[in-house]
Amino acid sequence: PAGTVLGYPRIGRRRELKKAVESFWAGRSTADELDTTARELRLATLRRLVSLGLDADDASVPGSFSFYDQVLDVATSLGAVPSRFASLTGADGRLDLAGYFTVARGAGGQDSRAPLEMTKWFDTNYHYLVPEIGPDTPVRLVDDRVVREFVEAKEAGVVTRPVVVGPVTFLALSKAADDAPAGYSPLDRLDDVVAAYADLLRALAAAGAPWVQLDEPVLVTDSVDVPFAELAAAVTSAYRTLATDLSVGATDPAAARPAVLVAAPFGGLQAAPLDDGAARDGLALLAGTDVDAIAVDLVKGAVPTGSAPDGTVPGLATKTLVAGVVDGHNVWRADLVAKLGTVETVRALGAGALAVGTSTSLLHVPHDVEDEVFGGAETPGTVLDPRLREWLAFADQKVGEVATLARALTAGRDTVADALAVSSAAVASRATAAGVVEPTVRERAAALTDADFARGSSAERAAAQQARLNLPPLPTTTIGSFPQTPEIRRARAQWTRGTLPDADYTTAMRGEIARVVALQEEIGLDVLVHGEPERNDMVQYFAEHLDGFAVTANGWVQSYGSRCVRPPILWGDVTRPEPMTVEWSAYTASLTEKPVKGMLTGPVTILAWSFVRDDQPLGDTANQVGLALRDEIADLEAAGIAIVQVDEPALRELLPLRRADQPAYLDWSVGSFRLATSGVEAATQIHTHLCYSEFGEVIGAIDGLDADVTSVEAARSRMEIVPELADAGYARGIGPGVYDIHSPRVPSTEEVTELLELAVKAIDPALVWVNPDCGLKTRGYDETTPSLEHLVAAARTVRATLAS
Ligand code: THG
Ligand code: ZN
Repeated sequence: PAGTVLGYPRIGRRRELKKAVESFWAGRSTADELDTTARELRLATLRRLVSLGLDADDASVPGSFSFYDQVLDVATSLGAVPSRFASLTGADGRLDLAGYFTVARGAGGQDSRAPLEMTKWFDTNYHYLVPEIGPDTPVRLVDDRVVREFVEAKEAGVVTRPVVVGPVTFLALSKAADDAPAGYSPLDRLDDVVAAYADLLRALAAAGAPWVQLDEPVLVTDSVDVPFAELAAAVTSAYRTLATDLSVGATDPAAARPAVLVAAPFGGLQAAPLDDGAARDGLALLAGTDVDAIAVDLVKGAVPTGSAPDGTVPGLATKTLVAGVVDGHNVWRADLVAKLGTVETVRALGAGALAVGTSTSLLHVPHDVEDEVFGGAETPGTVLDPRLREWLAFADQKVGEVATLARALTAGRDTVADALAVSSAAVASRATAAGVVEPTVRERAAALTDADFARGSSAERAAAQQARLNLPPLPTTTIGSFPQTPEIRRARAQWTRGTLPDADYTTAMRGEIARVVALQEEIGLDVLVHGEPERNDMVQYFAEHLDGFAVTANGWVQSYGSRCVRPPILWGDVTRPEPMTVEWSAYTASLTEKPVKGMLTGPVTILAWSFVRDDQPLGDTANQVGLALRDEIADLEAAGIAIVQVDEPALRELLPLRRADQPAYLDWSVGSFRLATSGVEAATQIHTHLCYSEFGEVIGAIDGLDADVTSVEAARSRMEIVPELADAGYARGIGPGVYDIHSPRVPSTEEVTELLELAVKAIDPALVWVNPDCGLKTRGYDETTPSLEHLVAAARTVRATLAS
């Protein structure tokens, strides 16, 4: 194929899959009904991709459907699920749909089973399920879903290219099963896994599949536990079996396979010295195998260099190189002329054939810019500025871009002259449009000095804050959000739609705040919050209140399973037209004598969960958001708010995949947080909250943030982070989460007491705060109220032991 995309969103233009899956979970529909909806969605996607310009008969169209997650799909297709799910599988080792979802989500009640753990997929906001692999985990091809979907498409007239996570990435991202011996690595099962993939490839060949795509993004990162030399050995071994030993179109059907495309999205292929001492990079490594095509990411990764004296890559002459020039991970319309230039540079590598592709799967962008026009909007009134729409390309527009570039490549630039001209005009319009550069913002940023990023000594601050707040030892608080009741959701939705007047909306929200304040006082918490009833997604909320951001009506992107987010689009210089949270916080403070925490989201998280402009360094954009937040914090302080929390749950998420790039990232990310928070008096207490993190990697950064108090997720790891912080000399406030809010279970007072005792043993008790792991917005009051009562009781118990 001359043009292809590495994958396409599967949640549906109107989140049809989400709705169908959730209805199945709720028992409102059957597995057959869910299957039917999924099949209709898949067929609609095929028709769409062909109508957008991908070839119907040469495997240009990816087959990238999943009911929940592509890593889970490999695990369940191989029957490689932990033994706690064994009783759910049939005699053939296969899981039915209900069983598949149980592995993903766990089961409660009597039949309680913990789900697979979930973690971030490379540097995206998508989360995959982490397979657990041990010496005894079954590994055998038990489910031919991929083959069935290929046949389904073929019968509908489209020859697809099935997309599967590759064997090396699958194992490198797996964790060792709990009962595996010490030092065990899931990669020890490579031969078994590859044998199962070989069975899959044979089955695909038998069904007539000309191509298969195996995704090996692990080859672009050096931040996984497996060193590159080991990954390289695994790649060589796996693709010797899958490409060399099986061969394309072999006369012996048992040895036949589809052509293999290996894709390496999310960055440049890494390079490292191998055992033989030769410095070899991932591209040379793949070129040295018998795979048929390699897809490289030329958006995040630089154009590779060839190692042969003539600048070519040895081995590449017999392969197709898919130049991933169209950004699959951001929403800006491509500069097609520039992209053609990049494709031309890649010619020098000496590939046998060149094709054009996206840098990553399109899973990470919304479906269609055309859904953001009046009439297409689910929420009338939220219509994207037509000027902005011109600058954007969501998944469908990107497919069009790929088709245009492919045509330029095969039929000549002249044949697409109009499309190239339109692209150049859009790029030019964006570069000079009002709002993209705001001189006042630039001047303010240029005038910043080191003093704007620093507060006074933390010990002096702690004394001033204690004098003002007069808190007991082990102060109790929550992370910020309280359960979102159906009534609040309804009021917010009606107000957004314009059917609830402003005054009634304010009354409803104030009523909810008053209720939450009364509840917190009754429970006996020391530092109160307003509960955030006015916010849906926190990043969306701030984007709606800042200039330089746009929000979408239908721009949903899958975050995990059936859960989606609508990332805002940060397109221009950021300013704050008016205070965003002050009225809610001031109202809350008026209701109570206890200190009230103002609640904000930090610059790094706002960037991480938005689509950000690509025309300036991220650090510059982060500082603009930091300045807007600095002004908000100043207004909160002026309104008498003594504590302000600035959450950075995504600090770890944007950490670059290459270690060499990490210090520079930590520098600007920490800097933007300090810029936001350093304008306050010593007596104003700054809190932050981090979650979804492997904190070990950012421990230095936690201290660098210079927040007075940091709350972190800690219950599931039994406070592991606290001794680590103590060892690192950490001497600020720390609120290790004492119960896991991701589970509906109510922790007992004894359990919470035990965790709290672990914490006060590991670090100076004067530093310890008591709070849940995370916000409570996804929980109900029947769980939240008793859990918080137990939290307060535990804090009182441990306070008493400290006093004696
Ligand atoms: N906001 C954003 N990104 C995130 C999170 C967030 N990424 C990491 C983590 N939190 C992902 N977790 C979730 C949890 C719940 C939902 C989405 C991501 C969720 N979404 C609603 C749904 O799919 O039904 C829609 C929410 C809405 O109306 O906006 O429940 O907190 N940006
Ligand atoms: Zn959290």
